[in-house]
Amino acid sequence: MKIKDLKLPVLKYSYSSLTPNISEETMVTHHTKHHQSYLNKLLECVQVDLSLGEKELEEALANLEELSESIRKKVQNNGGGFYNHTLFWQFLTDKKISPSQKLLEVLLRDFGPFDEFKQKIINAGLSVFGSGWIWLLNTPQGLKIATTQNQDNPLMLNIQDRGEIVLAIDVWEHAYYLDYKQDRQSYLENIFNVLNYQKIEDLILKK
Ligand code: MN3
Repeated sequence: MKIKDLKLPVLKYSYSSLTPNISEETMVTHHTKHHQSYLNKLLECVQVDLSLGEKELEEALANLEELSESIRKKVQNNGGGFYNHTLFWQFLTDKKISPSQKLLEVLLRDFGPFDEFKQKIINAGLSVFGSGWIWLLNTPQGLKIATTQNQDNPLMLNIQDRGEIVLAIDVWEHAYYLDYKQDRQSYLENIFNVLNYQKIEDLILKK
């Protein structure tokens, strides 16, 4: 979809359905305020550079250096913000899905037993100084955990860890502060209760 036509995505679950892991208040604010704001600011950039509006968002994020300097940082932050949150919502679910045997086997291959995978994701999240994201990437060498700062993501050229995104977890304080205050670790432990393991598996196994 062209950037000029982007809309705030509709969630497949209700704002209250991820409680107690993520509260309704957090979900409402995160989706209708933060995510909307990234979109609004990205569309402001289209007003400055109409050709940006004709591009796909993935294309723009992968080629930030092609944009004029006056909007480049704003597209990086807000285009990244819009893109990353659109992914993030898809990796959450209220359906209480457990990882399948197939997914567990792939995780075992690359990270060890599920608890070790979980701990590695949590450690990655705790290692992000300030705001950022945790990524699980499918690379030719297997699955890899990566982190980025701010709204950067693996599409961007300045990110070393390239690969297909098969999980995205927001570690900005706005994702957990209302529910967990500064306790990022508890947020990350609990988010495993509402991850959409089916979606992760489908992406890894390219279903
Ligand atoms: Mn966020």
